[in-house]
Amino acid sequence: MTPDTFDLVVRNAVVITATEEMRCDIGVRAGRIVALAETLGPGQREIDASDRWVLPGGVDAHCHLDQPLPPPARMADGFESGTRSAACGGTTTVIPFAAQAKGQSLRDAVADYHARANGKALVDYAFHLIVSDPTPTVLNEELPALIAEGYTSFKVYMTYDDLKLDDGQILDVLEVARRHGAMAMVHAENSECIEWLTRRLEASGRTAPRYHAHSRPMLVEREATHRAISLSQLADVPILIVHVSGRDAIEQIRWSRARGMTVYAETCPQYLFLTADDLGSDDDYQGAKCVCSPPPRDKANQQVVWDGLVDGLFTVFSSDHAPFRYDAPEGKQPGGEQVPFAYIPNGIPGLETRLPLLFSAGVLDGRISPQRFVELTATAPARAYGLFPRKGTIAIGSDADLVIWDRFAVGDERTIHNHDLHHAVDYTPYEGQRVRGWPAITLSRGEVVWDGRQPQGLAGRGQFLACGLPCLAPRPR
Ligand code: DUC
Ligand code: ZN
Ligand code: ZN
Repeated sequence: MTPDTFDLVVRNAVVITATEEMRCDIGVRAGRIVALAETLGPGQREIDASDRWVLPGGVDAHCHLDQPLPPPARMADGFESGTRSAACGGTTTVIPFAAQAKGQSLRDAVADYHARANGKALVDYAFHLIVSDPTPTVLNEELPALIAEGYTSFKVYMTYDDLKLDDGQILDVLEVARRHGAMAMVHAENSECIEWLTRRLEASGRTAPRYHAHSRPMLVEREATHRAISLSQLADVPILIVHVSGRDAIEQIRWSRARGMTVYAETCPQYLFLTADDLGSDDDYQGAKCVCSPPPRDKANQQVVWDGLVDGLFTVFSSDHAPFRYDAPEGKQPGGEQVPFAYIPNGIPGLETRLPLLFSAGVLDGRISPQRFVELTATAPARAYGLFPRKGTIAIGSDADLVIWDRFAVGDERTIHNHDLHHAVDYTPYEGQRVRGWPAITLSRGEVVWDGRQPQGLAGRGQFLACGLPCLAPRPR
């Protein structure tokens, strides 16, 4: 081997980053991109991209894998099947959540989560924290120490009994984020309104899965979004509102931006590709497959979410993959029964389908540019959570996390079927939807982890990533 031989050369690539398109070869050594040039010398291994688009590997900055839950619920995907599924859909970095149980130390939650991940992942991963019990020790000692060690983002919940914080507790957590430059993510739904509506629905016998959407109308998200924004203003710190579902919350975010506040926003495939109709009818339990929170809205709201993806309202596009089997007592049928909606575990799978769905309906159908796709799905999440420029771009020095995309002609689309996916869930909410693109090859640090037909690479090859501080523009567009 001559000293200037590359481990890998990806030839004839049309490289797309968040800002550019360039035709070049990509040279990789020791898992990193070391050269980008019109023509490079030989590689020990070569992949001809044949003038196909080569994009940075996706960063899925909101997914749940093997997260401990109150019994009987259990997630179908751990780090092995979850990251395998991610790789097959073009995602090379995942950021799931180390969740603190009330009464548990945050340190213990992180140690437990590392034990769940260790030796299992096929692609690289970092952790967000979920703070459910902000004791003085957590606020003054554990959280600052963990931020310094690379856990630089944390989620707070305004709903769910086992996780929710009151406004004062949220302010305490936001203050820590401000002091240490960390990123605070907020799940914004008004818990008491949901409980009140749920009691009324149950009392009148409206318990089918479809009533999940009735128990969490947009106003509960709107009110909580406004409150979260106000708390962020009071604490004088940016926040990122996760899984924004439609018009009402978007209006609140636009309102805050018009007043100069730094409020980032995330949306997810379920708000573009599902509606409340997917939660079924009164005598149909299958709708449980689409029970997630906030729930999918209607077609008009899908359009408002698309508008936000186009015009820059949204900063990141994540899956919120929360994997529960449908036909399982630890999944959507707790204890083996068809239960009232309030007892159905919230969440749907989406790690593998996130990128193909947006690539197809967003880029190939002409709604967003390929650069904006890269920004939403890789670059901005890497910046938001302190992984840029190692992740989220194609540049010299970055990890060689690359996706070569196949584009199918109109009429030659691929149909999504669960049996073709690689998660451990027994359904996909996107069954039967057609897509015009799919990763032909996914590379993680220069190694093929998806070859277009089969996942590749051994469990455990994925590395834990300690995150730096967020580095997003302070003024979202
Ligand atoms: N909602 C959440 O907040 N988390 C996981 C899944 C869901 O639907
Ligand atoms: Zn949430
Ligand atoms: Zn979530």
